[in-house]
Amino acid sequence: MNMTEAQSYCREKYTDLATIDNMEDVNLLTSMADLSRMVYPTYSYRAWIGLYDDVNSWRWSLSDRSFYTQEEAEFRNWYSGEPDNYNSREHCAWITNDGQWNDVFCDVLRTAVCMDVRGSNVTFVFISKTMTWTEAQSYCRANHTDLASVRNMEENQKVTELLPSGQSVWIGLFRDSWKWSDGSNSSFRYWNEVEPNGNTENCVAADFSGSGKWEDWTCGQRKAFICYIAKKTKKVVRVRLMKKSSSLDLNDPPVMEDILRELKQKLKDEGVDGDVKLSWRKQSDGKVFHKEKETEKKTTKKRDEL
Ligand SMILES: [Ca+2]
Ligand SMILES: [Ca+2]
Repeated sequence: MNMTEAQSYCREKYTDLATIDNMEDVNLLTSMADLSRMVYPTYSYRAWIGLYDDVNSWRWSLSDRSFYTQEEAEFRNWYSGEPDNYNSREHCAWITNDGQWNDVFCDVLRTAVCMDVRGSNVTFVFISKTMTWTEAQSYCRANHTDLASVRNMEENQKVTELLPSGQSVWIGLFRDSWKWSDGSNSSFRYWNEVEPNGNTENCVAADFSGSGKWEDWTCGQRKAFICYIAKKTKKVVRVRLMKKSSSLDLNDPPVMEDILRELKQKLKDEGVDGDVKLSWRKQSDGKVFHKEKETEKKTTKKRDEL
């Protein structure tokens, strides 16, 4: 199956695509691998694991949702052909003085644009010190509100006017990189030589022709795959949210991720430790959240009281 199909299959029949935590897991899988069932027209003996590059997770350093309308949070002014995730390692964005954006390697040293937010008043400030994106973020948070969020063409113009000619300058846009399908935060990596290396190779397969080392591949390729079954306790909890802002779409993936992050923090604050993984359960219509009808509300209330 391709990676998305494999992921759905594993989630339906088992727990998820496999997360590989350590060399013990690698060795176990290598010993289990049946090469005769992994023969493809090209590049045989590879099987999908749960690691993938989350290329759609672009968001602003200033995460306060009330600062953006839906449209503003998604405003982008990429150069054509960008973001291209060159060499599979571009997770931060800069703006050039022609006003266009590029995704780039976060550890290069560049100047930055911070912003001061006072109520609805936003002032952009050019910082001539060169820093990595993360350093620039810390700098802006310490001395201003945050790295610059650019919410529309007008703000893009304001930022551009501050830039010395020919300079590429950090803005607050960044994304996550490799993630496990099951939400695990395992940092174990077992890349094959020169991997990961593909601009559009966002999914990961283990290569069992060798020692089970990993390679990034385009997600649409059909390969064998590895699922796992969690032997941990699993709880399904129904979450009811009172919608504060009418512009907030609860089924918007970044919104759902924000809520999960907050819930996880809350659990931590309340002393729940260990490896807690939270994920949303989709209903049969593919949506997570549903508007409650008045009658449902009453029933839920009654049940809560009971
Ligand atoms: Ca790029
Ligand atoms: Ca590759």
